[in-house]
Amino acid sequence: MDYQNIIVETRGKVGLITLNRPKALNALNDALVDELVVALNGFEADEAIGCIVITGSDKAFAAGADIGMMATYDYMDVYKGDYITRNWERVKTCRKPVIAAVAGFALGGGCELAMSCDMIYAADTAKFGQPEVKLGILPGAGGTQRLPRAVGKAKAMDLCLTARMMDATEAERAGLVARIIPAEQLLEETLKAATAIAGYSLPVVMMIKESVNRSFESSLNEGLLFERRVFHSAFALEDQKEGMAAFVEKRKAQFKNK
Ligand code: CO8
Repeated sequence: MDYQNIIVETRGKVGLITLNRPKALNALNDALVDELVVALNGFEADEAIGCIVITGSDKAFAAGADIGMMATYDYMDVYKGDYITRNWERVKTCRKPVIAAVAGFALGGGCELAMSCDMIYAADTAKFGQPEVKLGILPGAGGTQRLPRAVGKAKAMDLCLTARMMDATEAERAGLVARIIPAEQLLEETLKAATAIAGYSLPVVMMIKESVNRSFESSLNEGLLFERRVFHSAFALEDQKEGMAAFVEKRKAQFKNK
């Protein structure tokens, strides 16, 4: 596909998607999200890819949904056409791990996109916020749902109601961000982690992702049962034999993804 709004590359076993609308601070429009879905579909289907990274520019991961675009919409456009949010859950449904590498602004839909990923690595320059209230709307792609699950009700209410931004340190302390990395090393360090993940057994990595995500959708007992079943199923993998044999033989495991 000829991408207009994102750059799609591979770095070894990692699929790298760079949001690329620099003049609008990577504001998200339907065309960009559609391209993101095509890229994710491609990486998910590609057996050589074990992990995906979504990133933006030094100044902005994404400054939200495209306000110029939304300004032209009325209720019937967004409801009937399912504009802006169509396909939005594709990041979540991707079965391979997706890491958001965030530098600069991650606001509104940008923060929501980052939160849809499996984890966020933040540059020390990152700023997160849900400023939709200033525009006469509310977060519409998970801001009122994923943010409280990540940072708790108090901080989520504060961010959504006041529109203030949260810096990387606060976001890491609050549990939104997995790691803070100096801005100039953000991509390199994120790719290093993604490469390590892609070097493990892909079915096991997928099982881990599925199990952790399950914890947000179920009671503890249901979640533990799900984990136990998946854990048992890992013993059917050749990679389980290889991983344990490699440990015993004091060598590096060579996983075959089966
Ligand atoms: N949409 C469109 N254009 C934008 C956006 C945006 N969200 N953000 C920035 N831009 C454009 C500016 O208009 C400007 O363009 P131009 O140079 O042509 O005037 C350019 O990017 C640079 O921006 P600024 O000059 O404003 O840069 P500053 O460094 O002064 O400020 C800010 C940076 C603070 C990020 C500021 O641009 C800003 O406040 N942006 C808007 C942030 C915002 O309100 N985001 C929430 C949008 S609503 C939303 O996301 C709803 C999500 C619903 C579902 C999403 C599914 C995809």
